[in-house]
Amino acid sequence: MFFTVLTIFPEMFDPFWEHGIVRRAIEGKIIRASAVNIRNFAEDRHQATDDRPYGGGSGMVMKPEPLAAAIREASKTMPGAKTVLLTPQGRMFNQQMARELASCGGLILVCGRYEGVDERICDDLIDYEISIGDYVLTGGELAGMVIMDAVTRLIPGALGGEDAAEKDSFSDGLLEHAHYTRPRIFEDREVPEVLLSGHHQEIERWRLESSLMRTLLKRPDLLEKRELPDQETEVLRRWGNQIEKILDCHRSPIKRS
Ligand code: 4GX
Repeated sequence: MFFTVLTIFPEMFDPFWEHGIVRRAIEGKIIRASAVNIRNFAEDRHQATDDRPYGGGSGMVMKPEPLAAAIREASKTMPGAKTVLLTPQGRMFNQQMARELASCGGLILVCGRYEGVDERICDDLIDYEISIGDYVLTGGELAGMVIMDAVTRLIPGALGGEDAAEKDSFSDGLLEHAHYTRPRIFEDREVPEVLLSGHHQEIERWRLESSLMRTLLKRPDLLEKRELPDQETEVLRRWGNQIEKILDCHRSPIKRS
């Protein structure tokens, strides 16, 4: 996977390239990444990348010529790469999109500043417009890092464990189960007994129920959207029956035993 970022602040990406899984992926030649300064493509003597908006108003707009030149240059060196503009107007980024982008081979991430980029850039030179969420950033750089981070860890070989990426949250539509490590007792709170038991089947069962419970409590929308495997339907039914039983006791207290 090749990433080229187009930005007026390429230095922002140095600490991102230099740490953790992303760094290891670069060193292991699992990905290649570079940040290119859009300013290098500005032709005027001030090397301006922004200009005042037609129609007036406050704020500045990214000039089309340097941006177009930067995108065309990056496309030339990465044939077949998709161009992505980070913008609040884009499709909301999610794990499914991360998977699709991971199969692209090359990505050119266009990070805008100011009020945005000249509309003719979006029309002619951008394949995907992506937003990382409904909030306003001061530039597309952090959004670009979010995309690269989520995509990089899906490239085979980027994570140590063989199938680690597929076991993570969202890969199967559920949140991750609870995790524990030593010590066995921390501030009077114990690790669930079953995790110490060595019964792998029971541990898998506990993890499934933990995942389901957390998803039900924290993100019920995920359960509604997703197809439920039989095993999970059965767990949810059982919980539902238990809740019904408890409610019954409170409806007719006379029956309480
Ligand atoms: N998810 N921003 C981009 C400037 C801009 C505006 C329009 C292109 C078109 C954001 C987000 C985000 C702020 C980055 C405005 N560039 N990007 N910037 N949320 O808020 O991706």
